[in-house]
Amino acid sequence: MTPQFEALQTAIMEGDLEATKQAVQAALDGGIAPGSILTDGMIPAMGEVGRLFEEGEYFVPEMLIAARAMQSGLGLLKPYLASSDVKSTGTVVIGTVKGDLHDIGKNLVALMLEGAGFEVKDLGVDVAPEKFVEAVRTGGVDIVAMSALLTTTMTSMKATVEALQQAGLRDQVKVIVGGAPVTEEYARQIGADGCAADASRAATLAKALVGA
Ligand code: B1M
Repeated sequence: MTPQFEALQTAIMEGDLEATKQAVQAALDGGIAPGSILTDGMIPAMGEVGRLFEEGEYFVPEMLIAARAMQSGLGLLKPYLASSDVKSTGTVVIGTVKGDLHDIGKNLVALMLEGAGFEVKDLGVDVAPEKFVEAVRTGGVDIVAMSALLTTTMTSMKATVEALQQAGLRDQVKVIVGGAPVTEEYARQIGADGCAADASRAATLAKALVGA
């Protein structure tokens, strides 16, 4: 754990919303770059939560309250991370796939895409393939972005690509995928156009795919 961010990481791991916001504010006031607060302070805290869950020390409620604290801190950081003058890079429909409720990574990707000038339509979590298809059918969508955190739900990415194909819409959009269990190889296997390891790379990939 980075000593500089100890208070922030403890606050997130304990699920303390107020302490999380205070620690984020203190870091901003101290002149620490928002990107570093996120990458070096907040994301490792969630990694620790995952480790404690695996070791049987944390259970689902602890993961949930830690996630809420993380989201509250992200709320404070959002204006700094999304600030960009570039507009109209394209339109992205994003969602966490069917059966999956993890949304912190997906929200970060949405934030970075907005920062890169994309209009983002966020379908939320537990998004079925038909919902993605419906969103693309409404028109004007350049990219479908899917997030999955569970090995059991990433298969829904394949189902979504197939549903887009069956609806005759696959050629109209680029498909990007990501999330902890998702690999480049898996992305290739399911016929996605790309895969990114983190939110910032997802924005870079999206820009490249629309030629921005
Ligand atoms: Co869950 N959970 N969880 N969980 N959870 C994990 C993912 C897990 C790895 C924990 C563990 O065992 N170590 C494990 C999955 C194991 C597996 O499948 N391999 C797990 C499990 C098992 C479960 C349940 C099944 C537990 C249970 O009920 N027994 C259950 C499933 C519920 C469901 O979804 N149906 C469950 C539930 C939950 C909560 C609801 C309690 C909560 C989520 C709350 C929320 O999101 N609002 C939760 C949490 C918090 C976690 C951990 C601890 C943290 C996830 C997180 O937010 N990370 C997680 C352990 C871990 O990740 N180490 C864990 C921070 C976030 C910034 O990272 O989401 O990876 P991440 O996003 C990254 C990249 O992946 C990437 O960019 C982001 C960084 O910039 N990225 C993309 C993400 N999407 C992208 C899309 C892109 C590109 C990049 O392009 C489109």
